[in-house]
Amino acid sequence: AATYDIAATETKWQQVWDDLQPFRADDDSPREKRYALTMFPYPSGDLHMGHAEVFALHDVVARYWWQRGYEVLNPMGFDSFGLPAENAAIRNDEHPDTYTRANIARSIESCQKYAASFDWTRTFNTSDPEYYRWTQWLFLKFYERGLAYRKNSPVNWCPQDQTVLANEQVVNGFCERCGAEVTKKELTQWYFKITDYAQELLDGLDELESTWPDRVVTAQRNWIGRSEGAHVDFVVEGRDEPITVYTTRPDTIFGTTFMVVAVDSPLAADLVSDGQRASFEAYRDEIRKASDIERLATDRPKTGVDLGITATNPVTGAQIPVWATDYVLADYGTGAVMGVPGGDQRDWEFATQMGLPIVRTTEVPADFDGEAYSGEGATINSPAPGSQAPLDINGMAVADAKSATIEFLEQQQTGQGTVNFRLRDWLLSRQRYWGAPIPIIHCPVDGEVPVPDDQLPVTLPMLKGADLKPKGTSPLGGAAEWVNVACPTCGGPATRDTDTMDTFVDSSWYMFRYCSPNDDTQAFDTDKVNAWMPINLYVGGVEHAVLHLLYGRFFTKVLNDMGLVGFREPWSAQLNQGFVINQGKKMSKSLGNGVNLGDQLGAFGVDAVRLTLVFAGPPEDDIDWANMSPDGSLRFLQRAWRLSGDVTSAPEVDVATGDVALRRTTARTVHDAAELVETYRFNVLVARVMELVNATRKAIDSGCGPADPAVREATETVAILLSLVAPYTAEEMWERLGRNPSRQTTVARAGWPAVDEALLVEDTVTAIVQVKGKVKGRLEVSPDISEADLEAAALADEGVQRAIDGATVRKVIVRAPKLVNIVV
Ligand code: ANZ
Repeated sequence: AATYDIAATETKWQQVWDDLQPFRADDDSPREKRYALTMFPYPSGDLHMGHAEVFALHDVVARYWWQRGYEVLNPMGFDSFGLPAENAAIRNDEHPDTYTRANIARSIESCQKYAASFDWTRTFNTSDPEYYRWTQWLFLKFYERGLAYRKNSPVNWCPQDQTVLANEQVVNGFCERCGAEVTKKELTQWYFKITDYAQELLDGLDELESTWPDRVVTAQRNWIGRSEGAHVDFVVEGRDEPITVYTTRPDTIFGTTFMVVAVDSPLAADLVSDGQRASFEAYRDEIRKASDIERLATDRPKTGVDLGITATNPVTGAQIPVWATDYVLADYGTGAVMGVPGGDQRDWEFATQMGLPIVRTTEVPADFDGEAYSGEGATINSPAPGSQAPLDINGMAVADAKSATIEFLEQQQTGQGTVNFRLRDWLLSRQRYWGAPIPIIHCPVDGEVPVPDDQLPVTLPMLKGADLKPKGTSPLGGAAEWVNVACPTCGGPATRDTDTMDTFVDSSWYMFRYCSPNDDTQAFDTDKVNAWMPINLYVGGVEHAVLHLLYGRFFTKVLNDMGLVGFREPWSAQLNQGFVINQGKKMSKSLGNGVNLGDQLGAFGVDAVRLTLVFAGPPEDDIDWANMSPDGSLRFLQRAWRLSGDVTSAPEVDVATGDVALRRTTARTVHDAAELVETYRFNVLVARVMELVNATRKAIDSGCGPADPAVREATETVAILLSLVAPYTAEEMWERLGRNPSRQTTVARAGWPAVDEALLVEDTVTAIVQVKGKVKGRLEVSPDISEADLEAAALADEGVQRAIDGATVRKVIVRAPKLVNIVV
């Protein structure tokens, strides 16, 4: 059988596309706009199977929108600052830019060969000074608004990468990037005040819930971590300031039998009595040696030291002991907790360990056999039977008891209802070289001075190889000429800030830059951004569920407040692809199960690899390459291609005169294809195209024959639908069908096939209605009519009614869609 030459075909069409530039987005187009974005890659090598997958999936939608007549913006760039380039530069004694540019050049070439429909006229790298100039400008805008600030506090420190990490970059106590165990260090660092937007970042998720993957929405909700509760003041005799605790369960106040304060908080050191100071300090020194991971381990025995003081319960007036412990965190809530062993398991363990009393305040269900109980139930012991208290919440359900307690505390002025968030400000400074320098100058006279706009960008000084070795302080500190500058305000000697920005700052605004990528007068053109955005679909990995996607949302809200963008959410819809794995496992060097993309493309061609990835299953599922058959994909593509050689009618033929059965199949396929793309069921789309190919083959070989206009219509439809998945094969078919004789056009812009609605009307079947065993009626009904509908239709039929003639219907036997038997 005839086959086509993959390599020659790929070269041929790449040339045509280069000339035609069919995917260039025109800002001024009168068509409705669509913006399809896939997360830009980090240029750490050439493209791999993971990129191949996400680009293939993403391209289905981008190419579909073009076919539907939209003007589509589908750009691609590179997230090119960051540690891998810097580490490679240290290894090879070169400048990080050299490594970065070489990888970017290879990746672009691969993307083009892969026929990803990106608009390359809009590409940029975040490490280009033309880009990071605006990253710095945005930093200064945030600074002006009080949203970027410096503070001294204990921060996450990666001893391997020798730099600080944002909370979001610490995964279960380990560095997200290199896997080293993270430690704490006291440092002065730059932060973005993302906490100002905590409530709004949460509220925005309500609107995204229907178009974003559930797990991303949930991950963001949990990360923001809103809880409702109260601040409650416990007075300590002889001390002006009360100890304020944060609690989500003010209703349990009658069960508060002790207080616990974070051992490493200044409050603990301040509270401790003279008599207990020595044991407190010994305990604190011991705890400081433990890592956060050890401290938070749930199976860790509870430890603590009695601070030798008591505090007054504001509701009962009872004096309760105050302890220091490591299970209370210094930087959450107020760093102090009211200990309620009956309601909180950590407190239960602590009380048991230290011999402190336990009082339940919620009735436990009869079948409960745990220790602390935090569920629903009637309030008890509040106050305890026989005792007096100015508040009585006994019998109330948890929610009512909470509000009653808060109301009481507020009246007494010993507490206040409050909302608390887990979200912390975003630590953005890094002690590494390969990032955007923070555009601040430190002057002994004027303090922090922003670099004036006309002096941006603050470009990185030329450092390479050994100069970049991590030392725990920023390598930029070693570039004396660069560091020492005149203060922009007073002209006196001053120094530049030597930290660089987290690469997540670069990627928090890149989606705006694509709308006017070459503008050297502003970060982005507001009108263009508002014309293209919000982004209609964002495709990328679920590993970004919190970090990148939360930061980008935060930036958008701030930019909206600044009047620079006209919306508050940047990504209207989102799709997360699964991973490409091999033999059931993640591909890795140590397992030796890596699959090289270049080898696969060489063996099967671009189209077969793309088709395999799209056909593998729902986009969200992992793809085990070991179970895939790119060979089978290739055979299918050749079957489709062969159809285009068999069609004997001319392009001008009147399809309306074609074979109706095949035309119906074609119409139904096109109709369903649209819905399948819009609901991301790309694998089903491929299956439907396969069915259409089979139906067409049958029509040619044993049906209406190759000259029938319906065969041409079906084959052209196959070519257009395949253009979403297998661009090269689709072009070849289109050319062979006589649609593109001088290659002046492309099937990718042929337009979505028109569907004759009449062909979509379902076929009907004839249902027979019997009365007393005799045929009394025939009904034309839909083949998938329900039994109830068929029964109703039969009983409503005039002839049937006449046959029944007023007799009582004893039984109706329905065999949809063909038979109804009425027994009277
Ligand atoms: C009394 C109580 C009784 C509590 C009870 C819980 C159950 P979320 O929901 O995460 O905000 N807590 C407060 N600050 C803390 C800190 N710095 N370190 C450790 N634990 C702290 O958790 C709030 C609850 O966690 C608070 O409510 C407090 O314990 C504890 F039956 O107060 B609760």
